Amino acid sequence: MDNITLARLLDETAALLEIDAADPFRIRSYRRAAEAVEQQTTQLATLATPDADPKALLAIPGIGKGMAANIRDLVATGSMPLRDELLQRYKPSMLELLRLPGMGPKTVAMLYSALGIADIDALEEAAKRGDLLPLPRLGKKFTDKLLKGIEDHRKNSSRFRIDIARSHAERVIELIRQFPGIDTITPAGSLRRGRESIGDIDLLVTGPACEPDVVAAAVEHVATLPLIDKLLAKGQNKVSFTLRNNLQIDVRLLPRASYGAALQYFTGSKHHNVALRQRAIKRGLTLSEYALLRLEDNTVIAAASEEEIYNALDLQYIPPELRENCGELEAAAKHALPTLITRSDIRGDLHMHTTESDGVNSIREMAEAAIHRGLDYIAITDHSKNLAMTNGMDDVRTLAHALRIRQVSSELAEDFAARRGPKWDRHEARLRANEPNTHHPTLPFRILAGIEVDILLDGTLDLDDSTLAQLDIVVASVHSGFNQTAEEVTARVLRAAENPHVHILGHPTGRKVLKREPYRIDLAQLLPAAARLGVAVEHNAAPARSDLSDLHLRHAKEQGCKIVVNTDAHSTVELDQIDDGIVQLRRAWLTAPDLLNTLPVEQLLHALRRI
Ligand code: DGT
Ligand code: CA
Ligand code: CA
Ligand code: ZN
Repeated sequence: MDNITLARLLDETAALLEIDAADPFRIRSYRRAAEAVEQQTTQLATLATPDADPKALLAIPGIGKGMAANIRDLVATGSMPLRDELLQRYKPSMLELLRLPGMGPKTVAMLYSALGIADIDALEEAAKRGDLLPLPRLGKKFTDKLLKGIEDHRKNSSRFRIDIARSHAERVIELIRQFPGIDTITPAGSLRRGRESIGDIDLLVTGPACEPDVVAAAVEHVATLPLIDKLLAKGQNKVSFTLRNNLQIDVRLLPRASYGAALQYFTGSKHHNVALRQRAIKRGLTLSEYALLRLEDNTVIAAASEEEIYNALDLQYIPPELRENCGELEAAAKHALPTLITRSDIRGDLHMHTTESDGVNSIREMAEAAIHRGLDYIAITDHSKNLAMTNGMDDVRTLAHALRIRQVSSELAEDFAARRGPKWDRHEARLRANEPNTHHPTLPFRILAGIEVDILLDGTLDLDDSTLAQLDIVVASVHSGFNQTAEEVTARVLRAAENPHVHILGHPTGRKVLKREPYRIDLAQLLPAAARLGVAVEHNAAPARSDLSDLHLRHAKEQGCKIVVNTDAHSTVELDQIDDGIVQLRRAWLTAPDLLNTLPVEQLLHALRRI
């Protein structure tokens, strides 16, 4: 049994556990093991024989005692007891059903036991025949929504969300790097431009091992990477293959001298490149993936770096996120490109959850993780009661929670005053660097007491105004009624926006990238209204949401909206989603002053205040 098969079986077990609604940590351990296995260059089957050293498997990160036993079973028998047990109840193909809107593990399991449905085609047929109607909780509305969901899924299933594509790219990069004589590996294409979804991954590789006379050995290394599922093409300096999940990777190995030209060409976008080539021709030059040349005598003008190429065309360097032929060439020609926002501009994060609703970390854990990441303040915004499945809070709990949030904030302020731990030196240094002339240069980290309050179907809010009035940050969001008409949902959100206790409209369109269409909200109406009312709109940085999208963000700025970027973190690690958000803000041409949460906390609170 080879590593890819082994990985597939472990991943399949994770899928079956997911349908079985098993403990998420257990599911995760099988996924991690699958990734670890396909990353190995030695065939695990040779380490898993009865006479092999039992410690060899345990030396692989992500594989503990239990997992090692599973691997031995898989190698010896082709299966393992847990998998056999799960396969008596479910089929691995059922996992794809979980990707459809409205389908949780319970529904998937029920559909299988009642109707034997185990894949999307069968589900679609059954839904069209009306077979789902008699089942509990799956009426006409469910069937209609499901058929629409299946249609969307088919349309989108060949693309991958950027964060997922990136994590696969990183695994491939790590393996390519092991070859001696390779020093730079850069993702190009849509991944480098930061599009929210990715068709395939383009990797550009350079180093001494990529020079023409020796490149064959490096090509061979890439073409035999352990995680390759299907090898699609192997050329002189190019290898294309797919991974187990059908994600395609195109790898190109290039000599150092033409790396810049290749990076420029393969970053795209196609439309940006077409416009750039036209500009070259007007100057008597020709631009290809190898070099920028003078037409008359083929002299190389620039090739080694992108900067040289743009400069030789009388352009400012254009950041990859802007290369969509949306006015960037004109702006670069006038040296008028914006100074795009970066992560270090962000001082605070105003939307996150704790164990009080559906998060996995405490107030203090979230705060310490934020300090560690260089933030100056956060707002804790757990859910309100309408979102019952998240254990949302009523008015009484909301206020008690606010009290605890402020307590933890004061405790941190005491720690800060007493300098308990080195993190405070970093925090203070950062504050000083940003505020050289302020009267109080060293403020403690601040946790703001907030709420993510549900916007109910009629546009009223889930909690009393008197409760909201006592909070520092009120994020109002839609989490229900996705079938409302454009008039209904727009009027609903406008009504919420008119409530002066609301500071921020959370994830304003409700879409899920590649998974769920936005609700039919009319942003052409909402954005100017939000600007007029002084309520901020959120860019939700979670890659699954990325809402508002890059295009909408550009409109929001044009309309003069207040804009904030938040992670909506449900755990400390998700605070890093801010990076995904920053990429989208950059694609929208936004600068630090366009975002309110680049302000120090007092100025932020002032800017958000409406009454
Ligand atoms: P994707 O993969 O669909 O998310 O989007 P991209 O932009 O990564 O597109 P891809 O992978 O087909 O090509 C990567 C870049 O290489 C693309 O942005 C521009 C350049 N490129 C590739 N093939 C062609 C081509 O046939 N003509 C032109 N003009 N450019 C190309
Ligand atoms: Ca691509
Ligand atoms: Ca490609
Ligand atoms: Zn939300």
